[in-house]
Formats: sequence, structure tokens, C-alpha cells
Amino acid sequence: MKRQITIILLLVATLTVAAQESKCCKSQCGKSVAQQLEQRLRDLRTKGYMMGHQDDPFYGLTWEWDKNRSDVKETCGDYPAVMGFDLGGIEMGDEKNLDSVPFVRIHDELIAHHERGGIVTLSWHPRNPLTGGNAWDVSNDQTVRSVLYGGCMHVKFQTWIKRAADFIETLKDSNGHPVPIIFRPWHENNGSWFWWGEKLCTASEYKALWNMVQDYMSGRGFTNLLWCYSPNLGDITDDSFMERYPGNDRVTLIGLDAYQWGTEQDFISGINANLATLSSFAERNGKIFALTETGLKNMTDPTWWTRVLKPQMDKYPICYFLLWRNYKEEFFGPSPNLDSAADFRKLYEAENTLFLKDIATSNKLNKAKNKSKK
Ligand code: BMA
Repeated sequence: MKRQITIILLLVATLTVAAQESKCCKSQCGKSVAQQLEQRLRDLRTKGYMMGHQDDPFYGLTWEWDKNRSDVKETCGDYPAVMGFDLGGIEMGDEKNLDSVPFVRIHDELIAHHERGGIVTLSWHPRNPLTGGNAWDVSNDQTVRSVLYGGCMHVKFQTWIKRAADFIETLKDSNGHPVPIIFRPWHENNGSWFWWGEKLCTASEYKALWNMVQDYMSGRGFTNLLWCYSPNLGDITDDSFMERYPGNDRVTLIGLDAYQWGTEQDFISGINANLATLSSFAERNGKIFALTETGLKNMTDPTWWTRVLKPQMDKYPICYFLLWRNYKEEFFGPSPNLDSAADFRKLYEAENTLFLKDIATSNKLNKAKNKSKK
């Protein structure tokens, strides 16, 4: 009896200490979900940079809508560390996004990737609220102005933001905790192919758009959004970058979207110039940095990843790079039967590229130990 009482007392004491420790940790950490994600990105950066893929679990070059499939996994044996998803169409209350992916599926796969230890990012190609066209409808340069306070589309656009927020609010893990998300709206705004692009609004209108959406999301109480600002490959100087940069208090991650559309030489010189400018800005301003979209359309050069892209990425402190989607007519990722598959596996084998298994648990961070390499 005495022995039983002692055991019970010991158990109670242990549980009390554990409860206190967990409380203590919470208050000591005191970090929001987004701040914890930021810390995770900073920690992972010391191990290398992560590989990401847009729309990875929905379709590949040879399949559509199967569960648990991934062209990245089928090429190298592991999921990407980062998966990207797009909200375009949520603003209309559509069931499917602009690329025909059902939002229920985006919901499920985004959470599944988080729960398997991966990192997720959301972009948004909303339709043009003034003309009724798509995100690429640049026929009217009053669109941004029209959604701002006092504009003729303001009320309608508030509904659009609300619908995006309502969806984001559903992104919770199985314990009901919000999923940390890299949120990357209003991207490539130094180009003029989206209605929020450079020639379509003034710098102050652009910033007002950014602030309006960000303030709405903050007002909804979201603490799981890590805000990413990502211009496109182009003539970026410190001054031109600053013109539309929403501000250090509004951005945590600075990104660059950079595809090779023209010659290899132009891509290499352009991406180096931009990566140097932006990574240096990020460093000076305490921001993290990523190559938020990249790729060579249809992988017309089977060694592009390790011969052209990787040597450039190796020079700068990016925390991830994200290859765009494997849409059959325009694909940017790997697929097991393509000529480029061997090169992708080489990229995977590199010590400094991180895939899901490299980041899923901290004891798996040492890639050399984890992958049966070399
Ligand atoms: C673009 C293209 C489009 C697609 C859009 C949003 O770069 O892939 O086909 O609709 O991204 O995913």
C-alpha cells in the first residue's frame, strides 16, 4: 500500500513539473505561429536550402488527382520540403481554383503536407474586380484604385478578401491549431502583366492595396501568416525596390520570381544581379530570402537544374526555391520519365538541398546521415 502511494505521489509530481514546463515554454517562447515558422526557416537555412514545387500533390505530367502522388517523389524518392498552392478563384466563391484544383483538395493537401512536417506557401491570382477579366487582364489601369477606400469596387473587393480569409481560417491541423503559411500575394508587381503591376497603379496605390489586405487579415486575428513580398526578375536596384516595398514592418520574407524565358546567359546574369541586390537588402534589414518561383519551361535543357540554376542559388542565402507547376502544356518540375530526371536526382543528392525528410524532424537535419548518399 505504502509503495502504491509513493508511486502515485511520484506520478503526480512528475505530471505537475511537466505541465509547468510546458506552460513555461509557451510563455517564454511567446512566439506567434508565423514567428515560429520564421525561426524554423532561419534554422533550416543553416543546413542548406529547401526544394519546393507548386501544385505538387494534385497532378503530374502523367497523372491527375490521385492521392499521395507527387512527381518530385516519383523522381527522387522524397516529397518537396515546400509545397505551393494558389487561391485564385476563392474570391469568387468558386469550388475550384483557376487551375481547376478543388479548394477542398487544396485544404486537405496543404494540411497533409504541414502534418508530414513540410512547409506550405499560398499565392493568389485573383480575378480583375473592375473588368471581370482574369488576373492578367491589364486593360484598365484604374483597377487597384477602384478597390481602395472610396473606390467603386471597394465593397465588392472586401467580399473577395473576406472569402480568401474564410478559407485561410479553415487551414488548421488535426489539433485545431492554425497551419503556418508563407503568404505571397500581389507578386511580380514590378512587371505589368497583373492588374496590380507597375504600370497599372502608382506605388502608393500598390502599398495601399497590400496594407488593406494585410490589415484585414490581421484584424481577423490570423497569426499564422508569414508575409512574403516577391518582385520578378528585372532591373531591380535598391531604389526601385524600395518604391513599392510595403515596409519592414509588413514583410518577413523577401522573394524573387525568376524563370529562364530567354537565353541561359541572360538568365544567369539577370538572376545574379537580382539575387545579389535582394539578398543584400534582406540581410541588412533582418529579412529572410527565397527564390519564390523559378524554372525552365518544359525542361528543354535536361541538365539545367545542376548546371545552370544550382550554381547561382549556391551563392546566395536563399531558404528555398520553388519550381512552378507541372501543367502538361507548361511544366517546370521533374517527372521520372523525362531526360532531366537524372539531373534532378543529382540535385536531390546534393548536400545543401533539403527535401521533406531533411526537414521533417530535427534529428533528420543531417542529410549525409539520412540519405543513402554516395
Ligand atoms: C501561371 C501559369 C498559369 C496558371 C498560373 C496560376 O504561371 O502556370 O497557367 O494559371 O500560373 O497557377
